[in-house]
Amino acid sequence: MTKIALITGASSGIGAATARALAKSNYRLILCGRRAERLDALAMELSAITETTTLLFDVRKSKDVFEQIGSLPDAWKAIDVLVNSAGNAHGLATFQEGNIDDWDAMIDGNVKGLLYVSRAIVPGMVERKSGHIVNLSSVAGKYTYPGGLVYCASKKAVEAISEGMRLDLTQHGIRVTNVAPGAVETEFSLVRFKGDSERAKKTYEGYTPLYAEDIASAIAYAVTAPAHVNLTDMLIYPSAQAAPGMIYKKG
Ligand code: 8X3
Repeated sequence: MTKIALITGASSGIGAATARALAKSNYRLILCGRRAERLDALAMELSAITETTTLLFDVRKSKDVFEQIGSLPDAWKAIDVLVNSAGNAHGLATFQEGNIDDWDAMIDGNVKGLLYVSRAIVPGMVERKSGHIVNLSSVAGKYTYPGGLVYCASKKAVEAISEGMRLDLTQHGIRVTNVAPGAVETEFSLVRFKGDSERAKKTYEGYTPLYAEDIASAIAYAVTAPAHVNLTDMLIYPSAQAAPGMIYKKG
């Protein structure tokens, strides 16, 4: 039977690239996101290679998460791989200037949303005694940087959740992979800088950043590794990056 992967944040960036990579690895896909048009376009694009279905919900809304995932038809219920890719950074303000709506968006989406989606799916994996969860953390989950404290806190929470899931779920035959990318050129900075495209562009100038496809390849590698191999933690930088905020730029 073809395996099933559910991907949150599938409408763009690392989520969409992961959908493309797993389609090539022959997974059937449940594409989840908030933007119906983008999900439908991706489903259409992948329809030549694999079977897909879409679920429209915001991970921050627990009722919608449980309703939507609960509404999957039987043929789609036995999810083998969960990729928790939904998440964002909002703002780069110091603590004293922090915007509370930004804090809520990051903690609700990056932390609570990941928990809701996982809670809706993992009991089925436990019953079937198999599964693989991939959590998108960040270099921000390893190191804190100025202005990034709430984003960093949310990603440190993801790191703790990945560790905790592994402690609780290994005995049930479930693998957990934590992926921590450095600078990846996606809509990430555009969202962080609230639509300031000039500032977002500058984040990726003067060096070759990572692309969403690079992270997707690493995820595909982890989930297609033999069943006895568990890639638990991956910190992935572009070659020009040595640490958060330390990127060697040309010129
Ligand atoms: C994205 C990478 O360095 O902007 O999570 O935190 S960084």
